[in-house]
Amino acid sequence: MKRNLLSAAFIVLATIIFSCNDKHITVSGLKDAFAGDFLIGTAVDAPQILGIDREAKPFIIKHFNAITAENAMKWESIHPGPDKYNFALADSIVSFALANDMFITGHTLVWHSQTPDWVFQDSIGNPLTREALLERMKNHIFTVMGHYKGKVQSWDVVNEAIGDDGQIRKSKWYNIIGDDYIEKAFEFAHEADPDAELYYNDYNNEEPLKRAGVINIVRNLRNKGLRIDGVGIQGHWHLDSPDFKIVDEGISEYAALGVKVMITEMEINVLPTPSWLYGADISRIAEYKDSLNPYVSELPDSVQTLLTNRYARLFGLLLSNKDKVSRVTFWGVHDGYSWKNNWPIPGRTNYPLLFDRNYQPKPAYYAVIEEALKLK
Ligand code: 9MR
Repeated sequence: MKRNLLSAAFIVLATIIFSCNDKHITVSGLKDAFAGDFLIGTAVDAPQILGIDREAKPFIIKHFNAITAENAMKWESIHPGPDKYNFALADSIVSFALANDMFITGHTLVWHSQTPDWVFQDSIGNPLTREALLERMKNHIFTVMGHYKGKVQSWDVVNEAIGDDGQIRKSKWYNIIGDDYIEKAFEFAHEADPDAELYYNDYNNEEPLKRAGVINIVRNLRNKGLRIDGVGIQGHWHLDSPDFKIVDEGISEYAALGVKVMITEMEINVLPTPSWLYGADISRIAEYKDSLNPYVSELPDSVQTLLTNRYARLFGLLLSNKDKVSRVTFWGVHDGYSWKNNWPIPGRTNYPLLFDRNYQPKPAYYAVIEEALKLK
């Protein structure tokens, strides 16, 4: 199909008209281009939601119809002390999303990371017993999900429980409770809000070994009659990895289990990064070197082109799986907000998203929209 970009003035708030043979399609934002395919989401945090960045809200409303709190619903943020819950920022995110008709995913209930040490200890610092930790997990899930019942439609119930070797991660949850901790988390979550969709979320879980571990989790939950609605593939990806054939296989294998598949935290890193730091194991970091931060003032055209082509291919693949993929969420609103500026090497200038630091769409933005419109 021949496509011509009719609009020349691509300012971000403008409506863009694409011409596809005899059809003229008006696209005022990302979410429009993918309407009928899958939801398009973003992660948000305080700067966007508390109005510190005044451009953020209208921009998010224009481009996204799904939202995830980047940090505000993690245990350490929302439940910082045994009797202390802090819902303020998460409440603001949920109100904003509801007012603008966005699909909300609560992120995340049970994770080994960003969970304070006290969660696993009694009042004098001794490790909790299995029963006491289950009780604490249940209270947390009931309190947080209860607070958002009828508002937050879906939850990442368990995050990152499988290692790259496909084996269950030996986290404090696992060590204290045992290997049924995942079942318990899903059981409590379903009791807390029977209407909420419940997901398992991980990184690198498109890769065959890890994928096998996640498939075991889904099968086991299903065998035990427990609810699980979806698997999130986080999608912390790179210019040279993963091979999209693997992503394609992963999507198909998860979908064959009868669950929704979502890309939940997507970005494409463009900076030189040792491959042992691929993924999202935030306990690993490397030291800053100028040679690892080569594009401080701008992204060279050659790398911009690589990014554009990779995004186009990726969205081509996701669109070919649109019967299986229910949502694609970017991990950040624009390049300036991406966690990839500070991980795995702090203080770099990265360009992993579709919008630049001034909210301007990058060539990759037009490329993914064109992929969507090819099929319209
Ligand atoms: O993007 C998040 C960053 O701001 C936080 O510092 C970090 C630690 O909580 O978590 C980042 O988000 C992670 C997500 O919650 C789970 N998957 C990996 C993401 C990147 O680390």
